Amino acid sequence: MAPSFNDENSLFKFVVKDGNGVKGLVDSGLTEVPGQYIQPPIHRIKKQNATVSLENMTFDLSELDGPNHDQVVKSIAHAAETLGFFQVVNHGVPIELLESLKVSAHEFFNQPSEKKAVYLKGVSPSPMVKYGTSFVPEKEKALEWKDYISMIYTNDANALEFWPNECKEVALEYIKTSTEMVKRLLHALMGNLGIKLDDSRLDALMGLRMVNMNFYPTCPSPDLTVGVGRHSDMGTLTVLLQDGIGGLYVKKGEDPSSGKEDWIEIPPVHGALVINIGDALQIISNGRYKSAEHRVRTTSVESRVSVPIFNAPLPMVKIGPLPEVVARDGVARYREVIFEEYMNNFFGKSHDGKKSLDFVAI
Ligand SMILES: O=C(O)CCC(=O)C(=O)O
Repeated sequence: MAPSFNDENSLFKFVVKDGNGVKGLVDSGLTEVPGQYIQPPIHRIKKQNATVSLENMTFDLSELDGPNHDQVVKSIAHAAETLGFFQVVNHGVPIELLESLKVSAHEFFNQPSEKKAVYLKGVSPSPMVKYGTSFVPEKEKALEWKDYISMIYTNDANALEFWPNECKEVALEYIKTSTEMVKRLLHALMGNLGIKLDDSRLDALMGLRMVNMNFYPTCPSPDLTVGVGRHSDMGTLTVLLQDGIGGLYVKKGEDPSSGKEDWIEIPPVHGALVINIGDALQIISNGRYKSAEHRVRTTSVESRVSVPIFNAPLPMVKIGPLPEVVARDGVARYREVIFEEYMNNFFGKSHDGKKSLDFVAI
């Protein structure tokens, strides 16, 4: 029997407060999208018929070790300066692990709600683990059609003690096996700006690592809803595993006179990882690298999962445009900020494109 909610508050309580999530809503037999999930027309995502090929945006990282090193670095930098998105293969994360991550994500979300609700904010055994739905439900005009579990990495022992059994081992292995790749990409990107990264600078760029598992249940009306609304990520580099369903869109540009936006879908490529530039890298590079505005369409076919790792500066680190880059540009485009303040601002508001950067723009 489809659930009936007498008012907005009872749906909010069921989905958000009691931890049933969108998954609980769908499992209870819902056939129509509740009003709280209907997006204003401007935020709805039209399905594109032909996927723009990102072939020239997929890089083989094993080539960083060979004669094409400089060319690959140039191509990666170009992608970071333009779309802010690219894909990588031969990245060092085992393909079997990528498969296990997707299976574990389904395993976690397919549990009864009460098993997941133990990780809700306020009751979770650790502040480093949080299960939730949408982005900031209390602040959003329309909710996002997504549930998630978020795990901040501090050390292996904490991860194994507090992260959910269904996914802790694979999530930890994912963090560990992707770290070297993230370092290499940061070395490449910063080297391209003429900056050599020592360990302390590297720590400033990726001292905080958080792995999320996102679950997008099937939706009766993908044309009316969003899985994730338009946003950029707060950190330096995001590593994202998506499954084969598709629906991840990145903004390519906008016609300044008509305001018409151009979005392209990032096609799922088996074995590849998606990389995108986050706000912190845009700030540090003084705007040279562009954080990518992206969003996710819902699906009516099958539940979709994705598994991002957000690499970011440690909260107490002060970030700002690097002096070498400012000296070259002759102007600083962002003010310095303690990264924790940036995060608090980012997580205190609903997704709204790249407006998060306004917090530090000069
Ligand atoms: O699910 C995806 O493909 C992207 C997820 C995302 O943008 C996010 O978690 O911030």
